[in-house]
This record gives sequence, C-alpha cells and structure tokens, in this order.
Amino acid sequence: MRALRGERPEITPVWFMRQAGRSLPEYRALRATGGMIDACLDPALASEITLQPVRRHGVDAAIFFSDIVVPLALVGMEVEIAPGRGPVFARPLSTAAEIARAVRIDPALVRERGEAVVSAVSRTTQMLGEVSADRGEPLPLIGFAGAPFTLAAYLVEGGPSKDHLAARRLLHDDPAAWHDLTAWLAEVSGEFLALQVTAGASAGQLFDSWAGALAPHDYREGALPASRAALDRVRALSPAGVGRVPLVHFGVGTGELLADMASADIDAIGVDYRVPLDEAMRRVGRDLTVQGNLDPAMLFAGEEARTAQVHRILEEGRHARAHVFNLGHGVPKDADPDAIGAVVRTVHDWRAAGGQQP
Ligand code: 1CP
Repeated sequence: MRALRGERPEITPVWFMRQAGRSLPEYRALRATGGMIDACLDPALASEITLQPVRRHGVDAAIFFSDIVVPLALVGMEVEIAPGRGPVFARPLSTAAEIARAVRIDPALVRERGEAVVSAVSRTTQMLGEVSADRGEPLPLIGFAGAPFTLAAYLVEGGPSKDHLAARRLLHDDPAAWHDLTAWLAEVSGEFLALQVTAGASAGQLFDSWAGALAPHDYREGALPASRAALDRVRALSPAGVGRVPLVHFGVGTGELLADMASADIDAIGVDYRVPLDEAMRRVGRDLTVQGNLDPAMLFAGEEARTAQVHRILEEGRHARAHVFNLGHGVPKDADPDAIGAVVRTVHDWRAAGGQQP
C-alpha cells in the first residue's frame, strides 16, 4: 500500500495477476466441480481461493477471486465462463437495438444483488488479517474490475476473440451505440469495483486487457472516457487524503497508450512485458508508481535467466517513484508454482543482494 501511495518501502512488494487459479493444485481441487461464476459468488469458496496463493507464495497482496464478467451476470446477463476458453454470452450485443435494450438495465442492480461479493470481500479481509497477524499491518486485498472496452470486446463478439474485430467495427460503424454501451459498462464495472472497496478492499485495479488492440486515437476517443468514468465511480468514495484508495490501471500491448492511460486519476500504471519500466515511465511522463512486468514465459525459464530478468526489472523500476513487482500479464495455467515462489524470494532478497542502494 505504501508503494502504491508513492513511498519506496525497503523491500519491493510483489503480487501476480492471476495468482489464484489453475496453476495451483489446491485451486484445481476446490474447483473440480461447479461453474466459475457460481464459484465467484460463493463467499466461502471465493475467499479460500483468494488466500491460496498468499499462503503458498508469500506475496504481499491478495487479488480478489472473481471475474470481470461477474457484474454482468449480476445485472442478469446470461454469461458462462467456458473452461479453457473464457466468458461466453448467450445473447451477444451485436446490433444497435440489442445495445439500446441492454443499456436500459439499471447498473444499481450490481449493488442490490451483490451481497455475495460484499460477503466474500469481508470474509477475505478478515482471513488476510489472520494470516498476516505478525506483519504489523494486514495484507491488502486488491479489488478489480474490467475496463469498459475489454468488457465490450466480449459482449459485442459474444466471447473471446483474437483481434476484437466486432468491437472495433462497432466503434467505427456506430459511434453513438458504442458510446452508449461503454458509458453503461463504465457504470456497471465502476459499481462492481466500488462495491469491493466499500466492503473492505484496500486498492483497486482496472483491467483493460485488450486495449492494446486500439490505435491511440481510437483509445482516446472510444475507450478512455469510459475507463475514467469507471475509475471516478470509485474515486468518489474516497477523494483524497489518508482514506484515498490507490487505483492501478493495467492493459496489455499498451506501449503506445501509456501516457493516455496514465492521464486518468490513478496512483499506479500497470505495464505489460513488452516495454521496459524505465521507458514506460518516460512515456507516462508523470510521477506514478509503476507495476510490472516480468514476461510470464520467464516462469518456464531456468533459474539463472529468470533471476537475471527479475533483477533487471527491479533496476528499471527505480525510475518510478515506487515499484510494485508483478508479471507483465497473468500467471499461465501450466506455470510451476515453485517458479512463482522463487520470483517472490528473488524480489524480496534483492536489497540484500546489493540492489537498491541508498
Ligand atoms: O475455471 C477456471 O478456473 C477459469 C479460469 C479463470 C480464472 C481463475 C477465469 C476465466 N477467470 C479467473 C479469475 C480471474 N479473472 C481473476 C482472479 C484473480 C487472480 O488474478 O488471481 C481476475 C483478476 C480475472 C480478470 C479477467 N477475466 C481478465 C482481466 C485479466 C487478464 O488476465 O487479462 C480477463 C480478460 C478475464 C476474462 C477471462 N476469464 C477467464 C478467462 C480464461 C478469461 C480470458 C479469456 C480470453 O482470452 O479472452
């Protein structure tokens, strides 16, 4: 939390996107039966899964076990997370008429029907307090939501796609429908993140995983305004001062978008593995904390190569006011959990190994 707020703690903190999930045998055991969305809305299961990587890897934060499409399920959209594939919608929003109908759904339903999310978050923060009783301060829970563009990419297409062509097409073909859709998604997703923060999450991350599919101009016109609106929904809860909830903005393939993404009211910028952190901060051009950015493929490399890359990234992270170590995208499902734990130790031992001299 101190790093997100801009201090530089003696030890660089580390967590991993997708640290909970299929890379862990204990996760696979718990998730052997039942659908993914049902699991997200089961407070006992969701809190236990959130804690699994904390216990195993010794990371410095938990990320709430849920999914970016959960708020859409809460407002009544028929969505399933197909194993090995991702979110699939029974009725994609591919026409202006379908969009016009969908955006009449009241985003407040996320809060009204989100009791399971509230209960999962408060259960999780309580469990985190217990596992970190000897740390002086409780381990933070990071809440999250999907950015409107990334959610629209699934909704318009009806499921995962490689190039998000249907969404990009709608953006150009019917800017008014696109605007209505993303403005509505900003409220739905902002409400989901606000719900987690109100229930006790310490920080929030907006995932715009597929923003890198957009040219900078289209990102600025067609995606950023709705992302700002989603973040502002959370910011309105704790505008400034000690109660300010740090917000992280992350996307993949966003080398050309970093300055625009950083222009939102955020505390940290998440950088994928394609841009070195020092170069990323040059592009950001303002004083933010940086988060990232080990190539997830390095989890499959030999120890020597992996350690060298972790050290390089820690050095590059010194160009920002503070650094939160992470991967450049999520943990791959077949990653070796021991490699993840080894990265945590390398990050935590870096100062002792001669890095970050005063
Ligand atoms: O049944 C399963 O185990 C399915 C795998 C899985 C898991 C573990 C999915 C399906 N979602 C999740 C949880 C999840 N999703 C988390 C939890 C916590 C953690 O990080 O440990 C988070 C933060 C997400 C967010 C999410 N879902 C994103 C943004 C992050 C990213 O990876 O870019 C996206 C794009 C999704 C959609 C999604 N959900 C699941 C899959 C396989 C996908 C991606 C599909 C695609 O490639 O389009």
